Amino acid sequence: MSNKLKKIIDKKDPIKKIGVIGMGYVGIPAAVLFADSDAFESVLGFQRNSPTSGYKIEMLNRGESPLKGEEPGLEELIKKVVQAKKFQCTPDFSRISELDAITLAIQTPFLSNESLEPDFGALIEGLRLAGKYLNEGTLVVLESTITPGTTNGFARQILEEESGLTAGEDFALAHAPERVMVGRLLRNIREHDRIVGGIDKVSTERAIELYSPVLTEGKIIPMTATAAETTKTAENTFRDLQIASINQLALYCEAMGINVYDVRTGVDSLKGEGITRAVLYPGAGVGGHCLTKDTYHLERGVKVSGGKLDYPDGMDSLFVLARKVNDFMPVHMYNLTVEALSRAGKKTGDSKVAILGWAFIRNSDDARNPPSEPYRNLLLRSGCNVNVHDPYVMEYPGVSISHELSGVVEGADAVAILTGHDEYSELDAGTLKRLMGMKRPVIVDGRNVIEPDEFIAEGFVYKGIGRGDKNEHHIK
Ligand code: SAJ
Repeated sequence: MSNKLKKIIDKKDPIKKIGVIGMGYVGIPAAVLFADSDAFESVLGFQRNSPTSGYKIEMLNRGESPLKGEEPGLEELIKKVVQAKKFQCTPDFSRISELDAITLAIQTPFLSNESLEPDFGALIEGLRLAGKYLNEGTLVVLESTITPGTTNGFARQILEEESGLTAGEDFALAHAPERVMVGRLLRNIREHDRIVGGIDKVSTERAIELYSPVLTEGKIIPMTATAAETTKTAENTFRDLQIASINQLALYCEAMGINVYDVRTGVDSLKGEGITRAVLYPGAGVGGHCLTKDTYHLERGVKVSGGKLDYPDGMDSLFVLARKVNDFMPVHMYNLTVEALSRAGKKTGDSKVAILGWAFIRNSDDARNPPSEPYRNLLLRSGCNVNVHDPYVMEYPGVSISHELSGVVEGADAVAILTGHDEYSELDAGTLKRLMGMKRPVIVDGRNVIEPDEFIAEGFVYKGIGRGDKNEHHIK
């Protein structure tokens, strides 16, 4: 660590002017929370005036939120800080030169699920712009989820190339991963502990100065930049692993003819310091933007680190295996559907299947990487006629989604529940059977939202993930 940066920062005043690049579901709440703090003077939200997102600039400067879905307190807070002239959205990136600190909240999706190569395009563009207008003594923080080694790697290189300055000497550089969840954005930033990792001690301390004022219950957890990147990808990798564990147990319970929910209750009963098992819930698959990619960021991090990994030769990473188990669940849903249709005397290819739920998560319109998509593709490939219902999702490329449940289930040979929307736990067996109009209707519950015996009593062929005791129930 060079004393040069420490001298530069000690000479500067405390952080007063902040910029946030990327007005999305991470950047907007972060920017308005900075603006709402008395510790800071003003915040600029940077948004490219692009055809797809340029509209956000005007909206935000009118005090309106461009984010869809319920975000408690966000719209009021945007209005408040805009009216107080503490926040302004601008496409003028040259104003970065006025700032003491700049954060980058830019998405890092994968180019394709197959390649698992992250698409760092938008992040690289943000880094170039930040570097171009960077001044000595400024703090740069990356908030996006990134492959471990990125902050100290290409992020640092780009900032140095564009600015002619040296990270850790002329400017501070850190990673402070976002931990926000849709529907709880402001609360998460205030209440979650905040991982803050600098490329050196001075950078870490300057980043702590930036984030401390916005935390209420959360506390700062300082570490190195690479440890911070690894923490973020690992916390989602571990969640994916926990879900894969209960998914695999569910498959075992089906094979053994027992009820995974009995076993889950039993395992979960073992509680206490250091012995509690984190037993999650089996389901039709794992979708979304976080768990489906963060494992692969972690795997890449180890690879690009160049370090010598001591691990059993030729063995799949446990974490990648977990991904494969979770990605098998929509296939398992398809296998259950095929089995159930044949028990009802139907050929899959001649059947009509109603998919209930397109969103990747219950009671939400978020349809990123939905498990229902691979399930639907398998049905279509076998010649099925497929209709999709979802109460929240408005549209999805190439898929027509209805909000009219009766229209979707009418005349269906099988109904498959892929998302645990509350609406589906209200399904009435008698009504559904009448709407489907089948002597031997099929229902496949991928989210454990219906009561099996009610539907079996109505004459349904029932299948449920993990329900080994009911999947082969006797048909009267
Ligand atoms: N899922 C299961 N079984 C479970 C829990 C989830 O099958 O027991 C499935 C869901 O149906 C969904 C997928 O996994 O398809 C992901 O669900 P999620 O609850 O993990 O929601 P995400 O993907 O939005 O995860 C985010 C993450 N937050 C951030 O990255 C900041 C994750 O770290 C949080 O733990 C999670 O929200 C949360 O707890 O809400």
